[in-house]
Amino acid sequence: MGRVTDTHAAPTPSSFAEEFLDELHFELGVSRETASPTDLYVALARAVRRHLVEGWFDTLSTQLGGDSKFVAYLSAEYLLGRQLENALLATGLTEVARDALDGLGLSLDELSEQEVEPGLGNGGLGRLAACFIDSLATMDVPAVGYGIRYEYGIFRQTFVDGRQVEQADDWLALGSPWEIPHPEMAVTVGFGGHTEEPAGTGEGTADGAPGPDARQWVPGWTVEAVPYNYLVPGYGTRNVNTLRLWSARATKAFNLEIFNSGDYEAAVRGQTYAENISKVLYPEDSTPQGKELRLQQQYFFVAASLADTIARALGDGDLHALPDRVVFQLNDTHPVIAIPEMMRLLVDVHGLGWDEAWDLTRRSFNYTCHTLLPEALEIWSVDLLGRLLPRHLEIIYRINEEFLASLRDSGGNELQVRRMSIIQEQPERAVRMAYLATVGSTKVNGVAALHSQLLRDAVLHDFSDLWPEKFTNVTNGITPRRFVRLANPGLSALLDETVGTGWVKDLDQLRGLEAHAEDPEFRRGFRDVKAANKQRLVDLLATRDGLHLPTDALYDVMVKRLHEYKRQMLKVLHVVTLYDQVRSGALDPADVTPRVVVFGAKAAPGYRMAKDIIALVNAVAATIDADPALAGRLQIAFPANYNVTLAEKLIPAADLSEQISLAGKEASGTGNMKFALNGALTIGTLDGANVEIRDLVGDDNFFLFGMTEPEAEALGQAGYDPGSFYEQDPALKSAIDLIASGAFSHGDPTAFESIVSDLLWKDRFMVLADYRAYLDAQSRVEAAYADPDAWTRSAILNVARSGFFSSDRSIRDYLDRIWHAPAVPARSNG
Ligand code: 26M
Repeated sequence: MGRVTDTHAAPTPSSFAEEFLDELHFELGVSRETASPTDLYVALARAVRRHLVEGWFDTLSTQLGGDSKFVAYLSAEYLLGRQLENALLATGLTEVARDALDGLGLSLDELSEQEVEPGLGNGGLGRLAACFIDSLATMDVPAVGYGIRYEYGIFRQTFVDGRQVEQADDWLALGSPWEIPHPEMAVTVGFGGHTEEPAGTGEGTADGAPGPDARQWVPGWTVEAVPYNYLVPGYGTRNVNTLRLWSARATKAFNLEIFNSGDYEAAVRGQTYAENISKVLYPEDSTPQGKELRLQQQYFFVAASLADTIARALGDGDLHALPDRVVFQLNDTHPVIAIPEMMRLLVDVHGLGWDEAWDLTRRSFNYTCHTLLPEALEIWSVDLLGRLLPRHLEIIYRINEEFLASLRDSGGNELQVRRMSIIQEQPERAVRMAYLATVGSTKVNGVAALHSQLLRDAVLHDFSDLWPEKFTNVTNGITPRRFVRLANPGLSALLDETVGTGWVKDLDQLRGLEAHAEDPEFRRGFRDVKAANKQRLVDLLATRDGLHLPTDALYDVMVKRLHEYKRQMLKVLHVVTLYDQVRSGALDPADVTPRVVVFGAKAAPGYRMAKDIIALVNAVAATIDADPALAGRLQIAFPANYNVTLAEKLIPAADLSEQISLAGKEASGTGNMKFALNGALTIGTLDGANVEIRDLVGDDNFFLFGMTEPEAEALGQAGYDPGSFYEQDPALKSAIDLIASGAFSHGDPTAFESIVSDLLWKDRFMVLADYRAYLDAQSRVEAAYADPDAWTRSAILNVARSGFFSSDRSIRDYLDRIWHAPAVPARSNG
């Protein structure tokens, strides 16, 4: 037969080589000689995937066999990053695969480079979801991640004349070896239409007669949701969980009807319309635009996931057991339509009374908020919602009526009632999804201590007064498997030698490093790792981006989505100031600490200011590059298309982590954690999780600057005048004037005038107010960097004291405070 199916026996290089060739020959149908690099990668991925399947079956049968509770994580985004190396790590097959390929004259590292990462997320929120499913699997928690299989993920960024240009991310062009489609398990999802009195016979309800509160929704059109399974291997466990992403397909009925009418073209148009639903990830990451297709996406994946969850959790068991069998976590408001959908299922389809259904629903849902920016809070116009989901709108109205009535009953005044209404009246009637989520959930959490506090004090203040026990914090985390073990093999080896290998699953064990911070030998080893990581980055950016960078420099890195509140502009003003001072003779180039400033950032395609800032960064980079005065002293590197794959190379090479948002605006940040765990020191404001990082690593090992949140708030209240900061700080004035003069735009003073005038007249995120403090902090950075031993000591202490930021700890917090779902280790059936 030639087929190797015994995946039980521990594979050897030769058995693995056989499996690999088997995939190549019999599944892909190509010979070793004619195989392209992609063919070889796909065959390798599929050979590795074989070794996940047994554990996956065992996990499913263990979990479905018992009466365990499971977590249904609902997220519109999963920013997974490459899968191959993670799967090899989890299965323990890295060396076996390497040897097998060596024996065939192939290189594991070269084949790994063929993988196109699934970029099914925008940034922090999507990457958090990916870290969480990794931790859930590693900790043996029964959990399913539900989301959307976008045909196009986050756009590919290129620069044309320094300006961002977007290209479609055709990540599926060559197929994905990691997904397992199940077209036979498609779920039908309805849209549009109208509602009516349910037929007296109980027709259309599952449990016979319609309940007292039931209505009948007659959708105007339907699509099918086809599940694609992705295996999520736990590290160091047999457990393999499921990520289930839904893809839209036109229903047969839909097509047949139109085909029969003889209008072939209309039929094909209908198909395209239906399949558009999972076509593309919206590249906005904070400014929801109220687009109809986006709402379709949200309901599409939520409806399919709820149907799937109920079947999985209950089979034909008792609906009343729902909150004991499943707990839903809403990753931001994107899946919040799940709350009225659950009500519809319970009331209309299963005939429960309203109050009972509401009790079950509220007990099953929890909501995580990821922002504080008012413009990022999702609202859906009643008009649009009513057209697309008429029954859900009725349900939302009733939820709101009963909620507002209960407020009035408990003595709420009309002002308060209007403030807390799920329905906003002005400027247009719309549903406030964060309020719906809060009313319909057991627990609401923010993503860092400060953020959760600000949620209670500001954004959801009325609700936290009403239900103080509903609010909690779960500080974000990151998976140490991907962001230390895989991304930083040099550091990992050093950690293994020093504290043993247990840290990968128990990151608190990094505390054991503290004792070694004073050991010169260990410090040398640590410094060597950082140097090697810089060399690896320099080599990569030379081939990937044609950049020529020194290794012997301070690597100062700011990577995150481009947003005004994150204040990339502050970093630009620092660089422009250094350049300006050297040019004017105020600063001797010999006194400039050699520094490479690395930016990585995508701007939402419609976000003008963000795109202008990208152009400015590239323009400053080019101008500095062209000036011999700063050669070898100061350089900007802005590789295009920052993504998870690049992050894994960039972060381990960093000395300095830029976390410089205006206090009170960054909910948590997670890049900040990745840098600290890879031995970079942070320059940062008291914002998001920076606060907790500083508390843990110690003030001596963190460069703090800038206004606190109350200070920023007060300055705003007092009437912030950026112009006064400009007038009073000659260095600032000179830097801004230099940009305004056209020095970075071939003498064209108009190129960046919108940036300049915004800074001088609006500066919503108070860049100018924090400029001086930031420059002072950068001077402290330079002084500290001049003492390599002291710097390395601080870097080691950052690693040693950041174990708290493992996403395993975040998941433990969710389990203890919110989910109460015990771990269930997979039992082997083999
Ligand atoms: C909304 C509408 C239409 C299209 C896209 C969106 C949308 C997508 C993502 C809105 C917001 C999105 O993400 C917000 C986000 O990433 N928030 C970040 O979440 C991280 C994880 O909790 C935090 O660390 C960051 O501080 C927070 O900015």
